[in-house]
Amino acid sequence: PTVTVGGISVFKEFLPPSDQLHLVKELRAVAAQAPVFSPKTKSGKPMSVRLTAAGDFGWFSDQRGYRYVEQHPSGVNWPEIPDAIMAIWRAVAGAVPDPECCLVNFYGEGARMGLHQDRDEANFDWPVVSISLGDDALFRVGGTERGGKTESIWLQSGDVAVMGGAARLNYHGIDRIKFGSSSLLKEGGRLNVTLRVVR
Ligand code: MD3
Ligand code: FE
Repeated sequence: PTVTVGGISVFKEFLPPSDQLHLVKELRAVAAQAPVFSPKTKSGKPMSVRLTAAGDFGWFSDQRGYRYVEQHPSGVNWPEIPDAIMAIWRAVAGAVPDPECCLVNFYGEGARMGLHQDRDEANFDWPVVSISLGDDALFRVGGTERGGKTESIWLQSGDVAVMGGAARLNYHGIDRIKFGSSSLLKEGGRLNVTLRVVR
C-alpha cells in the first residue's frame, strides 16, 4: 500500500523481511569500512543520531558547519553503494541520475532528528529516497516554511519513501523511535538509508 503524507509517497512494506536482512548485512559491511560517528552541530554538541555513508559523497558536520565530503573523517574513501540499495533507487526514483550519496543514519534508544530541510544538494529537481530498517519511527513532515502545520506517520521496517517534486524542500524530522519494536537489528534501534543526487 502507498500512503501520501505531506506530499511524500510512502510505500509501506516495500521490502520483504529477507531483503531487509540482506540490506542490514550490506550496511554492516559499509560500517566496517567507514565506522559510524556522531557529527557535531555548529554549537559543538554531538547529534544523537550516528551516521556513516557510501558513494561518492558522505555527509559531515562540525563547528565549520554541514557539508558533503569525499572521504570519511578517518581519511578513507566512502565504500561503494551496495547493489541491493541501487536497485531500490532504480525501482522507485523514476528516470533520474544515479545517487551519489547513500547516507546511513543509526538511531539508538532516545535518538531523534529535529525538523530541518535537506538543501545542501545542488539540484532540488532530483528526489530523495529513504529506506527504513529496524525499530518504528515517528516521522513528521511539514511544508516549506518553518513553523507551518505538520503531519506525522509511523515509519516501519521495510517502508520506502520518495520525496520529490514540491515535497523535496519540505521540513521533516524524526520525533522518536519505539526502541525494541523490531527484532531486525539484534542490538535494537533503527537504520535509515537516504539516497541523494548531490551535484
Ligand atoms: C522529506 N533522515 O537524513 S528520512 C536526513 O529517518 C533525514 O533518518 C530522516 O531527514 C531519517 O536528512 C528522515 C525521510 C526524508 C529524507 C529526506 C527528505 C524525508 C524528506 C527530504 C525532503 C523532504
Ligand atoms: Fe532530512
